[in-house]
Amino acid sequence: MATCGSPISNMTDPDSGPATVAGCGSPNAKIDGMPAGFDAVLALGTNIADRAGHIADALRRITADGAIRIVARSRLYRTAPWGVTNQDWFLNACAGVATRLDPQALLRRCQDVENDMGRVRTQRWGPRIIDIDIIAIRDRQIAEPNLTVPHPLISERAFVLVPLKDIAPAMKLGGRSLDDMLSHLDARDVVAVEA
Ligand code: A4P
Ligand code: MG
Repeated sequence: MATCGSPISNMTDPDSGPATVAGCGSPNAKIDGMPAGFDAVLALGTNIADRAGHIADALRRITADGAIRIVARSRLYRTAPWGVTNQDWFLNACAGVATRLDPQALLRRCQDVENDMGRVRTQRWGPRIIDIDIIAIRDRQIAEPNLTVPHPLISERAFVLVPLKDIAPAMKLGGRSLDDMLSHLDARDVVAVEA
């Protein structure tokens, strides 16, 4: 079972779902300090082929019909694989978005982009051309069968928290700052690849 503050490389049980780490922040934790102008924060990750190209392509597709606008994007980070560690390195980023879509429509949009880009789901936490997770939607707390917001593993993942600091440094989860959560993690393998 995952515990709060597991180092990146120790979190190796892809079968233990978010429910096992509910005490780490979600689904009951609340978001504070979301920047004005953000309706949601998305986290993007990829560890196959042209990673930077996939992130750029995903952001283009997310905004293509005008229902979602990118307000801020973090730098791109090269990150060590978390969870399933015997796979290739990831490129990760976060984006703050403005949208009037409701949460389920936002999730569908993210999943449509994943599918359109050719994502094949074989293994939980396994290699992927693109993964788009909803990290937060304003200060909403959602616990629906297919959607948990804030994302239940934020406090466990330096590959989310470090990019998040670029775009939403004052954001808090359950009263904890991003730095507080990061102080329990090993972030040495989360390295910016652009200035
Ligand atoms: N779902 C529930 N809540 C959400 C939410 N807030 N945002 C459901 C997005 N999806 C949400 O996701 C599985 C189900 O989660 C969906 O059906 C959706 O309804 P998925 O994308 O189909 O499968 P997955 O990505 O393999 O599972 P999951 O749990 O989303 O994996 P993660 O959490 O995305 O982890 N290491 C590094 N360094 N960087 C990474 O980006 N990513 C993963 C995948 C593992 N290790 C990584 C990285
Ligand atoms: Mg996902």
